[in-house]
Amino acid sequence: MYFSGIQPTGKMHIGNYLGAVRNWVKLQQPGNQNIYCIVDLHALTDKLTIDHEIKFDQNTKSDTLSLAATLIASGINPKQSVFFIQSHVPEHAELQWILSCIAPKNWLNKMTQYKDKKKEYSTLGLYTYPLLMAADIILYQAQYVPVGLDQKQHIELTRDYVQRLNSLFKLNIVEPQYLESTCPKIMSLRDGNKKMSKSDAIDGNRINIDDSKEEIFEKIKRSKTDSIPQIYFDQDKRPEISNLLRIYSAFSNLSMEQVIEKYLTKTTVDFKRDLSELIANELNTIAQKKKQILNNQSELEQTLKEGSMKAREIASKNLKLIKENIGLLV
Ligand code: AQP
Repeated sequence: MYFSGIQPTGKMHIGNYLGAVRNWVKLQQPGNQNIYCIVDLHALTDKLTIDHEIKFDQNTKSDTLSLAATLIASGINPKQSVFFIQSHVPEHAELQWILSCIAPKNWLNKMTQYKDKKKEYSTLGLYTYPLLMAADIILYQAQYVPVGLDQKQHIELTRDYVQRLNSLFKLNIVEPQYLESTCPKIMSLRDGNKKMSKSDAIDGNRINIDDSKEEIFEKIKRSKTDSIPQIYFDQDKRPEISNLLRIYSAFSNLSMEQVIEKYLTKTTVDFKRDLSELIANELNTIAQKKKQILNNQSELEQTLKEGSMKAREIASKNLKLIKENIGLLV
């Protein structure tokens, strides 16, 4: 069983697409059970801002619908996969509470994502985020979790929780494994050592799934490269061009060797133009489909409701088993 999720926080970018979503689509094969979730409760962790005044961004509903349409347009098939919204299945938050009571607080202190994201006034939700993610996975007894490299540590923590549940309560919950895509870490367009990221304040550092053809050409044109005229892959010495080559390889479905051979005698300008064209073509197809899906919002909402019902059936059964085993009256 494959489980994964994505947050409806602002703009989905090609890092999310190549690192996770395209892999989810590939995994939709006969014989596989796939459960994909828009993790809107996770998205609440960074909605609060405390500056001169206290504010809470209330855009989650529209971001959720937009992301749901993007995912379906990208190839997530709600008839083949269980596709739903996290907050529609209250068992996620319930299991999170149980997990918070079976392990010491300091398990969360080593989480690098929290260390990177915490601000002066971070919420408790940001700190306990990995617990909710562990609950998401354990609730479906997922065997494989296809996510980007930045989430690997959270899967390892989830395994710790599973081991604790199994040893304390004689349960037999599956230990989930991190499943890497061919692009586990797409880097920023202007810094090959920094992850492409939604929270990056500079929009030019990433390509958003909703970017227009013009924006894509402009961003790739301005992306950082070096003064070496030849195009070849060298992660250590040439992280930026290597990142672009990786993106090219993913969008063209050519191997890295094939891409390098194709551009060995071409200029960076040619390469960037072709890369822009490739990305723009694929994203344009998604944009057209997305538009159609959003034209019928009630159908989309109905699809999500049906997905949540299917998810809840599995989640409630697994949660009941855990509740019984830890000694609650069910
Ligand atoms: N740069 C990336 N390369 C490959 N995979 C990536 N993912 C995220 N960034 C990259 C993977 O995308 C999936 C969904 O991620 P998420 O919902 O956790 O997204 P997020 O945290 O809102 O997005 P970002 O860009 O990662 O935001 P920041 O950096 O601001 O927190 C996950 O499988 C993730 O690994």
